[in-house]
Amino acid sequence: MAFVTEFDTIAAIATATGSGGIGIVRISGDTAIETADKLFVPKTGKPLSKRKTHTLAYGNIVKGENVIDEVLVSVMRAPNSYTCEDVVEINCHGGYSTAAAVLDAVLETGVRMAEPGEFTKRAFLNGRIDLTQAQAVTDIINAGTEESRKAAMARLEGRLSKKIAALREKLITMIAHIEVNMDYPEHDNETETFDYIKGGIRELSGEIQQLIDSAETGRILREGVKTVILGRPNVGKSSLLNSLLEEERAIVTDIPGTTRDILQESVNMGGIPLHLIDTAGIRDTSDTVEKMGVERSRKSAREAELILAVIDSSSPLTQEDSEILELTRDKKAIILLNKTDLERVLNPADFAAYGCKVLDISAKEETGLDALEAEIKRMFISGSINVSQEAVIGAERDKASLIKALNSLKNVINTIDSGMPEDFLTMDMTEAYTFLGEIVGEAVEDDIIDKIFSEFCLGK
Ligand SMILES: Nc1nc2c(ncn2[C@@H]2O[C@H](COP(=O)(O)OP(=O)(O)OP(=O)(O)O)[C@@H](O)[C@H]2O)c(=O)[nH]1
Ligand SMILES: [Mg+2]
Repeated sequence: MAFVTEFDTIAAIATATGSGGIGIVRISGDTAIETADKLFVPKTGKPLSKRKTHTLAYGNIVKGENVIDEVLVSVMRAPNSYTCEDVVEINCHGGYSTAAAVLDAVLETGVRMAEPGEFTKRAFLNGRIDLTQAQAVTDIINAGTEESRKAAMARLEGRLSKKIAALREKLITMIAHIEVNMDYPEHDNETETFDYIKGGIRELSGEIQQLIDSAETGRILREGVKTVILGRPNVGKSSLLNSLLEEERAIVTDIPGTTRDILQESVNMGGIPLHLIDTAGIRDTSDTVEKMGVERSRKSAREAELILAVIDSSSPLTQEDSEILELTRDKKAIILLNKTDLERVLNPADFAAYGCKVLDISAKEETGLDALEAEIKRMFISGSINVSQEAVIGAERDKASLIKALNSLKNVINTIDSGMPEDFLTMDMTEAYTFLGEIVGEAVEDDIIDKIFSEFCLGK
């Protein structure tokens, strides 16, 4: 995206295509209002250019003699709009063709089609939001659970921005302290200064580390956990999938080898999007199709982030069970003793050697599923983090900047310990200050900014 075209007038459809009540065509830029006036015939006769900001006008969008649609048009004048520029939003009928026809008419006036994320990029470049808030916008749009939505919303409200600003403020205070001492060496007590700086740096490092730890929570809430349900035939894997989904998604029969191919569905587990994969029961078989299914099960197990190993508690452990349990080694896994509504042959204590949590469930009676949910939450969400109250960092890029800042702070301590002069300290501290600034979008290269916004959806 070339910088010179950055502030021309742009347009795109802001709503999803498909059947729906309304579709919105958004126009932003200096000529947004005049462009809309070329196509809009207001019922009252009063053009948009004569209307107050943040008002809604009723009329038709026309192309020559033809009426394209009956619409409501909102006018939001700079700087009080999403992009901080003049914005017009044409609310037309939903569906596949109307918004597209209105957009075509807008583009024919010479307005440029917006790039993905370009409206939000302008909000950032015009200083209304910083980079953490801009990225929160995509996370809100993509949020799959209430928790991921809350975490993203907290970021949009600036919780992370404020946290970063506070950390940088502390750094600046320390840098200023050192510089004053260097200017007035006669008043400088080096030992005292060094103790003060060391204490401050340790405190800051702790706070940065906490943010780094929140990155994993952020990632899990955003992307979810790839989970595979594994077990020998007939132990109740598909029944478990159905119980978790609360629908009869997979075929369940008492014939071993019912599931042949892998089946994927997502479910909300205590706020974590769990991407569940039901697999073919693992066993030695001469059936060609089943054999291929079993191979897929093994492959899914290797790629999974979490394995739910299902065992039939009402029958003795088999060689196949043991082989499946071996697949859980070096993996995050939970052993589920299923069919506990029947007479029990196996107990949790029998599985102590595997070092993972063992839970009693009944997929059929739907018992033990709350404990499963709690365990998954415990495994993937650090501590009792309250995502809407604490600053949770979003992107991997933010994590990288925090790690760099933390390293610079480590260098400060090393510099003090090795007896180097005070001006070396301020260099590392200034570096940490810059790295923290990257998170809110300060001193970030244009191509990185372009890349971040190119991942947005069109019309946002
Ligand atoms: N009593 C009891 N029966 C269960 C339970 N869970 C599953 N079953 C029964 O066990 C049989 C096999 O269930 P499935 O869910 O098809 O088992 P699966 O592991 O998917 O089997 P494959 O797809 O063949 O590998 C069915 O008859 C289920 O009704 C349970 O908790 N209790
Ligand atoms: Mg099955």
